[in-house]
Amino acid sequence: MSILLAINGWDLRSWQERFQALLPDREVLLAASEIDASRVKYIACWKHTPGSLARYKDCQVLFSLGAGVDHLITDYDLPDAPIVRIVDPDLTGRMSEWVAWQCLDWLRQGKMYRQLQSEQRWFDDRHQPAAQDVRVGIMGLGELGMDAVERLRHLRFDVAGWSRTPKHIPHVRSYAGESELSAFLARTDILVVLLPLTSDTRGIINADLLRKLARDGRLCGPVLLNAGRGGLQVEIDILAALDTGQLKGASLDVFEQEPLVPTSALWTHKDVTITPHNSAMSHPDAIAQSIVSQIKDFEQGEPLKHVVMRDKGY
Ligand code: NDP
Ligand code: OXD
Repeated sequence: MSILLAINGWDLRSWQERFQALLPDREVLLAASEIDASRVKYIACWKHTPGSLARYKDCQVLFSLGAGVDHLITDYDLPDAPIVRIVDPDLTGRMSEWVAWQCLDWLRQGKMYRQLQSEQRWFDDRHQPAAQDVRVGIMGLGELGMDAVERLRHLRFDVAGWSRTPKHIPHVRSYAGESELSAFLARTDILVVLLPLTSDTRGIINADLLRKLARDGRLCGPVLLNAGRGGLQVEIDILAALDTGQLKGASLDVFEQEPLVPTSALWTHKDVTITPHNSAMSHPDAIAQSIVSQIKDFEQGEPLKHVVMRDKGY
């Protein structure tokens, strides 16, 4: 029984080596037309070519090599197998580092001080708000959002969250669903987006939502952080909100089109921080290990963990 790697855009060899080291008695195959499809029992995917997996009809589990599954779920020609996504402390920890880094950078005016240093200017600003005076709102209280809540609470930020279903988190106000979105936004100075891309969430970060963010916060204007997916955001609306001062700044790790097109005004906007979709990269050592332990448990008759709800899209 073989495992097939269907990966685009990442270094295939390091994944193959890692899986092979962990599964020395199995074939670790790379997607190619000459493979005998009946040998493939598991497929591990990242941005595979849509339609290319349909022929693996005996596949028993489709593994996403990332936490997000929009790259898989939008392919309507998949083998009829459960989709399992990555939930792993290495990936989660990396995302929380990015969120904490960006929240602290906006709190402590990192952009302004880097600029002042480049001009060799000493500006002793005595109006620094403390973390506890800044309201962070996390959209998406799943594996990543919950860990970010905890990390930001340790840093003493005033944290709330929004999700599809209500949550009970000590000392953290939880808002849920469409009906509570406006109230959540109205108390948010730093909006952290950790949502999956689904038919319900596509384009959710738009002019209407940005307009509802708090205007009375200690940062003198709301800040947007998106590390969820580029399809969640309407970039033209973000740029307009930055230019009118409706948004004070944005840190974006994901984009409508990736790599971000050279002509995008986001690249050079003074109030935008860009990272290249690597806020929480899937490291082959951690992720291959996580998938291989699931395979071993599955073959011992254990139920699969982190199975995607296909009807919900995440
Ligand atoms: P989870 O599935 O664990 O959590 C998703 C959260 O989003 C849940 O709280 C869910 O609500 C909420 N949600 C989903 N749909 C809606 C909706 N329509 N309205 C309100 N809330 C909604 O995912 P993870 O936390 O593991 O990952 C989140 C996303 O982060 C991934 O899907 C991926 O796109 C992105 N990601 C980005 C990375 C990067 O490097 N930039 C790396 C890893 C992930 P509920 O709890 O009620 O179900
Ligand atoms: C993921 C990602 O979904 O890296 O894990 O984007």
